[in-house]
Amino acid sequence: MMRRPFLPLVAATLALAAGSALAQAKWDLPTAYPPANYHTENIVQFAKDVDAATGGKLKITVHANASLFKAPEIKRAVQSGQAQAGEILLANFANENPIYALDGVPFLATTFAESKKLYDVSKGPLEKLLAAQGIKILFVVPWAPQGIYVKKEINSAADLKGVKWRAYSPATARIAELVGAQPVQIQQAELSAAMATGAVESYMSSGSTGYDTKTYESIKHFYDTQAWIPKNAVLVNAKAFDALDAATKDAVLKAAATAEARGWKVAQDKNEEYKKLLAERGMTIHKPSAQLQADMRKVGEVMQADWLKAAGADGAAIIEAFKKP
Ligand code: PCA
Repeated sequence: MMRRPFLPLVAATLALAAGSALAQAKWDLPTAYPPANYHTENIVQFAKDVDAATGGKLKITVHANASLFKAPEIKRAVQSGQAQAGEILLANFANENPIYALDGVPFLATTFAESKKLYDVSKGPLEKLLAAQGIKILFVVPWAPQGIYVKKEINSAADLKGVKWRAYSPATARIAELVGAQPVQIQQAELSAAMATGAVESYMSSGSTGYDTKTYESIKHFYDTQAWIPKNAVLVNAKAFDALDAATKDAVLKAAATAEARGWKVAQDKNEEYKKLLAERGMTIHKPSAQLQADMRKVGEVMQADWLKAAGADGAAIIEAFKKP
């Protein structure tokens, strides 16, 4: 069957036929999120910065909205070189290694400052893990603190029993299990359609995803639990990176560092803005009741204990470094 993943191979062959592969490199960079999302805008800016800094020697084509690969396929595509680069949601890969699940553990890191610290203490192990698969991290950018979108008003976790719950990661499916909701894995690109058919009555995510997927058309309540801050990582195939000349490598790393700083700032700046936009479109933004918040914290405690068990001594060392003042 002819499939889109063959396109990068064709592009690479043409580049070779045109002369020296190093004269001009072309990378495909699939992402799973829509063009107007700040993650995608940040990546498009990164590609422009690289183009400008290299005088067009490295052209990066961003394929937004899961148009080239679906969210869970992007990491493997980068690993195999089907795509030279790509953006992933780290928490999607929790079943490969607990390190990917760390930023999805509820109530471990709930502010951007804490999230940054958690990233700093886990970056080394994460890089090592990916390096073993021939993958290099270019930059990492957070989503916003996660809250609960739900059709009906809720006062406690018990109100979520039996509710159809969209999960985007193993951790968000586990939360459903712990509160007695019915989880179904759906990535963001398919979320609008799933809500329209009634297959989704609830999910946890950030304001930007509620806005981008027009969640307000079918779900009217958002409980701002600020439970955790998941992150996206932009990855590159190590061989593709190593094939660049030194000046181009430098330009990529410099643009990546700039993109990382810009992304963390935009995520914070836009957090309140997205909640305002949701309210303007008819959604009620609730402060969770004390009971609901206590229930969700209990879920978090269970999941933190589970994470420590799965991650062993290496995981304990990360948590210890994170908790150090
Ligand atoms: N939005 C993404 C992942 C985390 C987030 O805030 C989503 O809901 O798919």
